[in-house]
Amino acid sequence: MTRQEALLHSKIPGAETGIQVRHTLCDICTPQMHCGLDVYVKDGRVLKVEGNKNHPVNRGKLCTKGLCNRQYLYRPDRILTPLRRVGERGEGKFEPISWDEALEEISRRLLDIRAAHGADAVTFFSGYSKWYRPMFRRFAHVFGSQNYCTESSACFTSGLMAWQVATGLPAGMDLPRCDLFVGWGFSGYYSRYLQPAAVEENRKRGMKVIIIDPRTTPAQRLADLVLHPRPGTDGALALTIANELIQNGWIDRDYVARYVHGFEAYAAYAAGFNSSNVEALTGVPYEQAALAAKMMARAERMCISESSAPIGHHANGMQSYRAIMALLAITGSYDRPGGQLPAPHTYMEMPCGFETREEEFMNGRFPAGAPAAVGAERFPLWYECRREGQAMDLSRRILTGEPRPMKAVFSLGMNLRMFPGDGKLIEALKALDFFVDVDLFLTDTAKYADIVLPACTSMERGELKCYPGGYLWYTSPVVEPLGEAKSDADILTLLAQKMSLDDDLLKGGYDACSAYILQDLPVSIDTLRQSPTPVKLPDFAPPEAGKWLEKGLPTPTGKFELYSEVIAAHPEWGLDPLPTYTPPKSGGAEYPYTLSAGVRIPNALHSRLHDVPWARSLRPEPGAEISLEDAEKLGVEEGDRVRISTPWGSTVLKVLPTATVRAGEVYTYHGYRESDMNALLDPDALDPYSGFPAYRSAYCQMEKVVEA
Ligand SMILES: Nc1nc2c(c(=O)[nH]1)N[C@H]1C(S)=C(S)[C@@H](COP(=O)(O)OP(=O)(O)OC[C@H]3O[C@@H](n4cnc5c(=O)[nH]c(N)nc54)[C@H](O)[C@@H]3O)O[C@H]1N2
Ligand SMILES: Nc1nc2c(c(=O)[nH]1)N[C@H]1C(S)=C(S)[C@@H](COP(=O)(O)OP(=O)(O)OC[C@H]3O[C@@H](n4cnc5c(=O)[nH]c(N)nc54)[C@H](O)[C@@H]3O)O[C@H]1N2
Ligand SMILES: [Mo]
Repeated sequence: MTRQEALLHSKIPGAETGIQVRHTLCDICTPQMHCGLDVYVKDGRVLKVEGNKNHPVNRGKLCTKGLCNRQYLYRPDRILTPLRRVGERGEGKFEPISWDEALEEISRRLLDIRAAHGADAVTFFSGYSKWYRPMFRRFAHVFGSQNYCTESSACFTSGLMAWQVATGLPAGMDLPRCDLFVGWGFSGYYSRYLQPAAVEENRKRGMKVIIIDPRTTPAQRLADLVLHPRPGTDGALALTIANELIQNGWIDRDYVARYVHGFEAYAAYAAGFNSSNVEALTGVPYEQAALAAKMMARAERMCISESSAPIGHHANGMQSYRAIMALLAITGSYDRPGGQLPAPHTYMEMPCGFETREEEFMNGRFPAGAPAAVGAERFPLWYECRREGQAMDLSRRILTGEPRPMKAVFSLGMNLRMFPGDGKLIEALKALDFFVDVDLFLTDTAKYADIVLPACTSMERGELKCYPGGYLWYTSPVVEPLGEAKSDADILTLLAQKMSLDDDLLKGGYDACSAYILQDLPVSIDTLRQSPTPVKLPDFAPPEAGKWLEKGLPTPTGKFELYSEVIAAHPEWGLDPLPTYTPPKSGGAEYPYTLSAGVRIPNALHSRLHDVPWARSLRPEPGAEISLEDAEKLGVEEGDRVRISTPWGSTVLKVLPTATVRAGEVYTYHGYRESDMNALLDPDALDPYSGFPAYRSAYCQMEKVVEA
């Protein structure tokens, strides 16, 4: 048995005999879920996991990914000690070192770089994990750098920015009271399995459903009307529907007059999208767009699904999002019962219906005098809205040193295969003076680091969690950390102490930070910690609809801005104040297929489950879904392989012909080591508004691979 195996299989000293059922959450997927788990533990080791029946989110259910928690926890490539690189970057040769040595070296190198080049020569990056983010952001700020950036440079924020520009507030659906649900880029069965169930529930009381998706998906079974636009053409479709509503006098004129800004200019622009061009622009026949408009006109109360990925993952994504949500403004569905409601965030970008001191904690030490964050010049609206780095500009900044040098990256869980054109990021990581990666596993990204630190999973740590409906929870570890792994929050605290950062909260630890954030609430951390499931705030009452519009929205005009005064005030940005439409780029005759890399599959979550046996067994090989027509044209059958090529690279995938995909389009999943889709994407095909990558409207060529 190697030392790695011995550590993985060792019993935890002092562990009890007999099986105990302990409770925690699953943080494998989106924070909107984080389902409750019952974890069966014997001798300090997890035997199995089940969904917790009393948890307000999942009520006993658990998805494919959640059921993989035990194998995820014990993945053989867990990092168990701090490591120092001894080989070349990327080679994967490391020596174990002590925590003290590791922290000492990290502290010294980061402080030296700050002394030589300024604090903004260091970027603090977070991958998909989120639980430590308020502390991490504050850490970067106290260090003196605005260069805090995260995976949310490519997820969710584009929609958030669309709302920020329009209303100054995040938004959410009032599904239980709406009578028309528009699922725009909504499938959910694989990505958020509880959402379609909620739609299904509400259909029973008569709610109508429109589904708008380029593919045929299981969500179609819920739909009264289905529209299949081509990927990335949603903006044109939304503008056509808007024009139809306006031309037929189906809008809420009083509401528009009182609460909406820029209607005339918007209506004039939308008039260019109509029966003459909608099909050519989007692939949706005019009659269907008109039918959607008619259903919206008939509905008293409409809400539209929020989207973290499919609408945003295009070079025109944020404008499309604005165009879609504008339909809520003109039909008077915003801030009205059964419509889209303003939903200020409580904690970790989740609207839970109550307030915490997170914002003050997170941004109270913002280094306003420091140089603007990574990407601020290239994506000024991003910077205006977020006051953090746009990670999609990181590799350019490192490689060019413009406008200022970038020498070090300290990352909590970076997956380089998240970035479009990730070869450029690899070059950038190689060019750094110092790179630290903290992860659960010795990933291909960690292999480029100078120091790698072992993090622990949600099973091995305690964390604060808030849920919609007034719920809070503070979990406790269900097993001891494996090997010498530590929680990210503890790592940040130890580093803050080692670096003598000027901040008692960070040096005081995660509990101290959490207590600060929760200080106004009538619950203590200990109460939350003792409960096996989330605790509902005493006397919780959900916020009422219709309050914000009367009070005035936090926008320059106080209204829902179809014409953005924030954008209009900055003509130098070169962005349009109206939700204008730019078609996705075409690859011409050389690259005739539209490539959409990323639609969710039930057994994978980005890079983190590809090496988990149960998850992998459900789809052992990365696949490309193509239409039956294209399969015939290419002369391939299921099981054959195709080479997918773009100007940036090529890879081979198993072909999955399906009737759910239209001719000319290819759908794949991402994050695989052996067929890395992001190596095929243009690192500079980015949305000028949000900086988001065009993962879902790239282009490619395909050919059959003839086995030798
Ligand atoms: N199993 C699993 N679940 C996940 C994840 C995962 O990786 N695996 N990831 C989590 C994360 S980080 C995120 S952001 C969410 C994403 O969650 P979702 O947005 O629900 O996931 P997708 O499957 O990517 O997209 C939903 C639907 O949008 C359609 N779509 C694609 N392109 C377009 C387009 O241009 N226009 C329109 N109208 N529709 C389009 C797709 O065909 C798909 O059916 O999922 C979360 N949940
Ligand atoms: N082509 C394409 N690319 C995409 C997308 C797409 O649809 N298509 N989706 C984009 C979206 S929406 C998202 S959200 C991102 C996903 O973002 P990624 O960051 O790529 O997500 P993961 O690979 O799940 O996780 C990153 C790393 O975090 C590590 N990790 C897990 N838990 C912890 C922890 O508690 N602490 C620490 N320190 N590390 C941990 C994992 O082991 C992994 O190495 O990818 C984006 N990239
Ligand atoms: Mo995401």
